[in-house]
Amino acid sequence: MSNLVQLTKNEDIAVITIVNPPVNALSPGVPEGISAAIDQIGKDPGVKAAVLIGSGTTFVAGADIREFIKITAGQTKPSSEFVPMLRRMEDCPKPVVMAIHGTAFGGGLELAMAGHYRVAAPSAQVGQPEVKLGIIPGAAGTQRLPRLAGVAKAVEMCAEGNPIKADEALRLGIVDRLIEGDLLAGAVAFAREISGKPAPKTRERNDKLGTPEQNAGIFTAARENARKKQRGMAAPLAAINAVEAATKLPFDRGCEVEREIFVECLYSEQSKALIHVFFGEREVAKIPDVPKETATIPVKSAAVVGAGTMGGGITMVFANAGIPVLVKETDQAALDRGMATIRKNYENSVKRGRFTPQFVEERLKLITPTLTYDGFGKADMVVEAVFEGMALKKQVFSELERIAKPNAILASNTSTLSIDEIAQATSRPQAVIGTHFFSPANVMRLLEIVRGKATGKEVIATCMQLSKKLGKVGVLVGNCRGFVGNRMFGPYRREAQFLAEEGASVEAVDGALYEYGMAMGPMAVGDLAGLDVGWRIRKEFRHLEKPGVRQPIAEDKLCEMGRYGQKTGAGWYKYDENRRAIPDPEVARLVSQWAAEAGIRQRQISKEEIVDRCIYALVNEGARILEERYALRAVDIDVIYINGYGYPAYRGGPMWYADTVGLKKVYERICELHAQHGAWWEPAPLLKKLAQEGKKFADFDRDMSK
Ligand code: 3H9
Repeated sequence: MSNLVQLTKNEDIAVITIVNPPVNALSPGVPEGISAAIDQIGKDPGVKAAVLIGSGTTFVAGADIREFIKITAGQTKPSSEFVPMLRRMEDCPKPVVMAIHGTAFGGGLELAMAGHYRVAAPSAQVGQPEVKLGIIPGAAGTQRLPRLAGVAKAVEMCAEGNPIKADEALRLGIVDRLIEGDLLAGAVAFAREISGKPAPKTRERNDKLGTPEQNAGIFTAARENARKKQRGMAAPLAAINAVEAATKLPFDRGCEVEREIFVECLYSEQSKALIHVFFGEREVAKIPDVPKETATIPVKSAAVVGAGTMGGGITMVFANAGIPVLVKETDQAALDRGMATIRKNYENSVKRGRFTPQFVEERLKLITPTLTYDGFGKADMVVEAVFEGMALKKQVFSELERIAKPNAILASNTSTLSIDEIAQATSRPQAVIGTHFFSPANVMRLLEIVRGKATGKEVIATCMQLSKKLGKVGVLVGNCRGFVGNRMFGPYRREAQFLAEEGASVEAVDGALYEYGMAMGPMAVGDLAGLDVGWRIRKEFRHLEKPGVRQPIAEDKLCEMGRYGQKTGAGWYKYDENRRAIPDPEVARLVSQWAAEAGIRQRQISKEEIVDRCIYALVNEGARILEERYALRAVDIDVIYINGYGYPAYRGGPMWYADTVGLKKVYERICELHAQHGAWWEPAPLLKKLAQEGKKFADFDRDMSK
């Protein structure tokens, strides 16, 4: 037997334990080990039933995802053991009880469903998250799950990929019993209880498969939902097809259909990109000079300066994580407005079913609104979220210097200003760090953590760790103007404006990028964020503009007219009372007039040009940022863009996308754009170098990690 699987006995009950930390993934050796254990149990007359359990904190989190990378790269063959082993186990005459704690995800749930019974700890979760990796369940998950949970729930779980909790799994029939306390002891007792009774085989249970009439509506609704909510992704629709096969074909034939679809998905570009994102989101937590063992500061209480849109959202983030938080404003009206928005946001979350009323009530109790700094001296972390202006930020930090306790973290939510300059307002620059939340802060997953020259390692380690507790993906970035995300977003939005000035309609620019997969087009994003934000920043940095280099004009002019975007009812678009965007012919007329005045020739512009110019503007700036070491790795940039800027995860992020196009091709196109449009398109030296060496950004990451 492999050393990844242990077989022991508790009198007449065999116990199979998977020992493959950290998540008991089904790596090579695990299916073989289970298989050998099942054979032994079958032969052992002293064994009446078996329990299968995972060691450590979890059952089985699924197939070993790293193996998929090797398989599609042709470095290894897919395991031929797992699927037949499941069948052998199901055919074992002695009942096998699956004891689930932590997570039974993907192949883990498929393993559990091939057992005869399932018991679970109340805190356990089960799910088929494969679609999030661009694949579908590949070991009969789409065939066994509808047999246990019914078609509607199975379609939802396989197509959306979200886990369910143990109590719901019990209600649905995926799990047979919840066990409080010692799971193994409870599972062994359960096994003893059912031993001697016939062992039910999931694959033979057809009573929940429904009729064609009942199922037709379920599949139509699921497809509609997938097209809307997982726009552009192939795997959800593929998963629905596989579950549909379960309802139309005998089990074995259904498994064959599932297998074909699984293999097709596995080799797809979308799956490779999503697997890159899965590991990327974990890679970003690793900071070469801030090792895992670095001491951290316990953050048990927090304080936020500013109850505006960002401050309010950040306050909710702390409260949602169970951390008591003070939120300060300068006058009562602003404080009341801030608290009203927080309450309204919570009410909406309850309406949408995201939170229970009780959860919200508890969160609100954790929030203390205030007009003074009273109590700030006790906070472990203070986040400044005031208006974006250096003078004001410095004033706040000099006040914090006086009030905050000696080892408190002093964080700024600035999106563009220098953390080093802000830190100068205090005599403890080691405590100062940037925590750049994205709007709406309580929803967006990204947290850019900005390291200043003097930021202490403990402070960095704390913020990285805290980001996970806050439900965020924390990415460490260097202190340059706009940090990583906004520094790249500048060229992206600049090109969008240039394209409009050169004759592309606002809707054509947004439409092309939406079709590419962006959550929103760049013009609509500008209107949402407020065009005046960029306008103010541009005014602050105008002295840095190089003479003779083309600057975008349209947005500044829209702002001069008071068209700030959604908040003023007009920007690039007009907005109705429900903030729905309506194309505005007046904008088209104005932009073409401004272009004529500036001597810009308007012309027909293709979708391809729109996408190339906007996305390659991201890539080129990203390459510069990487070379200047403001991002640790290309994958960090990808994670930033996916979690903070609505970049489609199935394209892997802008740097991964460039790798898939081929850096030589990207570089050549950028050279072309340089020749056509001048200085802005100077190719980044790193891009040029990698393209000439036939390398990828992924190679750069690999070289850097050596
Ligand atoms: C599948 O099952 C296909 C099947 O249908 C079979 C077809 C034949 N493989 O997330 P964490 C690593 S597809 C390899 O930080 P947490 C992870 O990279 C699979 N490695 O912990 C990290 O490594 P490192 C379907 C994995 O407690 C470490 O474990 N299953 C895998 O926050 C800790 O992970 C899924 O999609 C894996 N399957 O969250 C589940 N899982 O320390 C994927 C984790 O070096 N996993 N690692 O950075 C998860 O969702 C979370 O890891 C989990 C734990 C919730 C389980």
